[in-house]
Amino acid sequence: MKTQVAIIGAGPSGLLLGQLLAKQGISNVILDRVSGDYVLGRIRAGILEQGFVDLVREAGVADRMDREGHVHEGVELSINNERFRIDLKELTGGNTVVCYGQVEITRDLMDARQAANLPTYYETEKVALHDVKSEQPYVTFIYQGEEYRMDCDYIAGCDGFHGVSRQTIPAELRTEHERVYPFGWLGLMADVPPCNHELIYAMSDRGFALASQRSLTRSRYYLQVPLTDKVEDWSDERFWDELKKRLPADVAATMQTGPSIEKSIAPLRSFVCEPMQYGNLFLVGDAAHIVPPTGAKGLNLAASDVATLYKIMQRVYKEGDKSCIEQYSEIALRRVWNGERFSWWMTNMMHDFGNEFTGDGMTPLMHKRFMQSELNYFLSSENGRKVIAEQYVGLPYEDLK
Ligand code: RFL
Ligand code: PHB
Repeated sequence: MKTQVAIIGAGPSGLLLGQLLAKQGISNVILDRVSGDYVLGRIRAGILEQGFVDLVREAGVADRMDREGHVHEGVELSINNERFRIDLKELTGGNTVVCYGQVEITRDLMDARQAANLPTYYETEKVALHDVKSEQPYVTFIYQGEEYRMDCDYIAGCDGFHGVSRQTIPAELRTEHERVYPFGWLGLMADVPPCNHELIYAMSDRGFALASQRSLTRSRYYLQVPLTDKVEDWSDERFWDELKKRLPADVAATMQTGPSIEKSIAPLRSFVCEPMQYGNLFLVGDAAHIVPPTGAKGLNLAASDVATLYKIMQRVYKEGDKSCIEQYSEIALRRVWNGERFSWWMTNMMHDFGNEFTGDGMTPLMHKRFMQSELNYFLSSENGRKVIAEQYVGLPYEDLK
């Protein structure tokens, strides 16, 4: 088989890129190693930046998001019981974020792809990338017991952190930067109304908590937990008890609880692979970078990679200009590093690092005091809140040269 762009991975990056390319008449085939249902079972992000929303509209898949997504004009951060509202709209001159689940976006993109009859192969095995430095790269894989070869012009590696695409770049040509945090996030989904109309990122002496939501009737909450904890250690009752102790008291007092419909623990990591490109292979989204979820940046950084690659592909196929492909890694990485820095900073300020040695000679308690002081300063000053607001809504996408 033959296509112009082979896309590895049917997560949000791969599906969004595929939809945008197809709209421009650029052929693409998507491969994933798991089933569509499995992809939809992974509950992840909930906050979309304006850039992401615009891209979904451009892909023609925004109807349900525009109907059911909730625009959030602000976000709250709390230190123990003290609440600080960051007015995103006012502080950024009109920018907001949209609360709409990653699962829903993925479902909308999958449905649109199916309706347009665009080729997607789920449950493939042994996906391998070949000759990516040459003008004739190709991908081999096994589907329903048969071996296939797919010839293409370009390969988009949208296959997440554990995918094969990144490993295709020779180890001596890539630099991987990584920080694994000494705690995870335990997430719980429940069909109860959210405790607040906006998200609350809460720092407390007992550790971090996040009150998020999916709709007016579905809440998503997270607790910082030790990496050694297992989901089985956390009954629903224990989760709600602990959450109430970490959220501001007035919120906890009126919060509705109920049985969980999902509970899972995610490790926290900062990770960047440089470069994000090798010949005609481009890494997109989690395949190239991971952020801790504290800044809500993971999916949004994936979207800005997609936007950059989409512009490049349009120029290649519409204007016949192949030289622009060299710009991909540089443009994508500039925005990635910014999102990484913001996510790392938010994580540092809002979590309890316990007795972890900070590596620069200070005691853990001194580190904690610095972080508390930093958070206090940023939240108490309008300029500080402005800095957080500007980053939270997301920086503008960069154009090609
Ligand atoms: P994905 O979603 O991991 O999809 C990659 C796909 O590639 C497939 N694959 C392969 N296919 C073929 N061959 C192989 N060898 C393959 N190996 C893997 C996989 O099966 C999969 O289907 O990456 P993508 O598309 O780049 O999307 C990235 C986002 O999923 C991720 O950045 C966000 O979920 C991160 N994230 C958040 N991002 C935000 O912007 N805002 C948020 O509020 C937010 N909250 C979160 C999050 C991530 C979380 N977890 C669990 C990591 C909250 C959590 C708890
Ligand atoms: C979520 O709703 O899952 C969510 C929201 C904001 C974050 C992380 C996760 O920063």
